[in-house]
Amino acid sequence: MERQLLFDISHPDAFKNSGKLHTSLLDEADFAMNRAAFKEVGHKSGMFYNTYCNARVTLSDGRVYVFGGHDMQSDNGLHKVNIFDPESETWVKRSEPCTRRNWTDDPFGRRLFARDPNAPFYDNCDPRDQQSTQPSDPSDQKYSRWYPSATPLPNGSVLVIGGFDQDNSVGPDPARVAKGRANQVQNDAAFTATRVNQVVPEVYDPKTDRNIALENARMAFPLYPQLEVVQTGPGRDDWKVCTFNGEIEYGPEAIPGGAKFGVGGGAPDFAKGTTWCLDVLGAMKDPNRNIPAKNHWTLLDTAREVRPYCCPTASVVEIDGNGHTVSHKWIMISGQDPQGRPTATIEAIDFAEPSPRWRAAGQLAYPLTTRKAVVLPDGKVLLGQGLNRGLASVGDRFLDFERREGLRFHMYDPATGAVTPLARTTVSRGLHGTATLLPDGTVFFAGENREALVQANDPSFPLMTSYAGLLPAGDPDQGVPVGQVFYPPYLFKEGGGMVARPVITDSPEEISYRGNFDIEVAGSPDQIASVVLLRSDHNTHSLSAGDRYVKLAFHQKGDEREGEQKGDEREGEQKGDEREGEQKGDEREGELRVVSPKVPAQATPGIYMLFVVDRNGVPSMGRRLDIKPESRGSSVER
Ligand SMILES: [Cu+2]
Repeated sequence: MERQLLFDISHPDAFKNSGKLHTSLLDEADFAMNRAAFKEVGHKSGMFYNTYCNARVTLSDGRVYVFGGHDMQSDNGLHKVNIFDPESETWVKRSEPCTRRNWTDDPFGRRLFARDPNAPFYDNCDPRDQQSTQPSDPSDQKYSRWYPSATPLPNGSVLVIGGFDQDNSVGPDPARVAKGRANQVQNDAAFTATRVNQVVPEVYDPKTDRNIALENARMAFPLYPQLEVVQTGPGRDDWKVCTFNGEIEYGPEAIPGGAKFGVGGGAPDFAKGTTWCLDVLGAMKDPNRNIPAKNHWTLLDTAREVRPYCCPTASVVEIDGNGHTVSHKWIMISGQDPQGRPTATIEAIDFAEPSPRWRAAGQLAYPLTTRKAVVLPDGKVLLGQGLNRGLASVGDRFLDFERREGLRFHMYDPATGAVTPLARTTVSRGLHGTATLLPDGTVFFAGENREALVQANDPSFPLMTSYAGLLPAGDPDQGVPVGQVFYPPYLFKEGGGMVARPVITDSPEEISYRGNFDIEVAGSPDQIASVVLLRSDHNTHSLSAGDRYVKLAFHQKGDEREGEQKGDEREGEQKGDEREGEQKGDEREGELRVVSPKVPAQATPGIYMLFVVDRNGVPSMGRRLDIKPESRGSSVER
């Protein structure tokens, strides 16, 4: 249950395959081909919890911070903050639950039942008591959460919002086992009825491994709310975290910090595409931080459509040669109509405008929900998969299936609003699928519920065809998890074959805010059209908080008049007066001077991929570039 897998994409077996292109044709032998590329790093590496449907963030120290998850094999939330260190491939030690320890020591309960065949549980380890399943640690969050959202903050901390919990004192239906034996439906109606929506945000500080609950900044959110760090002024502390679908009028709290608004699709549900922005530092510094209130949130605007638990986002930032944010687009892809059906709407807000407003920004080819959106080095957004099984027929069985299962990939161009069809896959992925930009400019797609992979009406699976209509839903035994790598069109020549790519020959491993950094490219630097940083964080349930495309200004060293950067004559401020030296021609050919992000809200501290993109839109290979957190304290200064 606490299984965590590492997939080594550079392992020789990683992408071995038998040439079968449809999931319904794969069998155990196909799955075994890649087994050596996987490594289990869950319980064996010190993880004691089921973090299914958590929020996770990678910080500048390279570690992965995991907030919440499932407890008690139910929809109970986790208080836990679990931390994975990819270097040592171990988890930071948290208390081991007695339930887990007992299971390790006596997996079949032989010792337990030898003593008493009717023993309900081990001594001092009642599994209905949360201290048995989640013994307290000082690093725990105050509120336990499943389906929370988290985002890395400019000050190196993490904001965690939303998530759900249930009252474990009610616990699962005690007659569950008896019902199971009698082949009756097992449900935990009374337990589920206690479900609450956590309205108190928490800020986790990795330096202290502790959380601060913002009792003064309550807001209700649906599962996995979208959220985005936004620069709100020139200073390094001028930032907020903007959100989507927040509801401040959520009514009375059923328990302190827990509201019943919209819980489990209940009424009233989230019906407004609100963008509330939280002044995190303001809320933290508030002397009344521990007094319940709904302060420190500002309603920025309301989008046309609502997007609870469905809809991917894209974050696209451009910074000029003076370090000013030229544009900061937050794009919402697809939405929901008032009946909760998926729509094809794309809306975008530009936080760099004086009064940011949600505006129509394009249209999907057809309505799909839970697509996976990945911003590519050329600033376009790759849209993979997604579902809409209720989509009206177009009269072609194969095309209907392709559309309803989201098999056709698309490219969205934020600059024009155009959505262009691309290649199709045979693998359907819904809510639990994921997509990650890889350093070579391809995109890895993986995951999804096993039973959703092959649908009963799949016309390309011949055996299913004759049974279609007889099977109530997909065939849970046929689908196997399968990862795929998507090669975007920018990697191909028009007539076929792979395109020649620009090459970064040298770049720094680490940069700071403000100032410049230099990179070297092979060949003529005239060919380079853009220099970008891409942060690729945690993508699940179409949520990709922490992902960001940051386009940086640059010029060729020794040629201050050309390139993207215009009119920035004071920009040598950190490097001293180097320009005179450059103009003597002692710089190396192909060297570009790039303007760093000026403040952390433009590109939160962390691990980025640096790409150059040539004038044909072809990206280089990405090189790792870390943005160091600011070493100075978090005092307000300009
Ligand atoms: Cu989930």
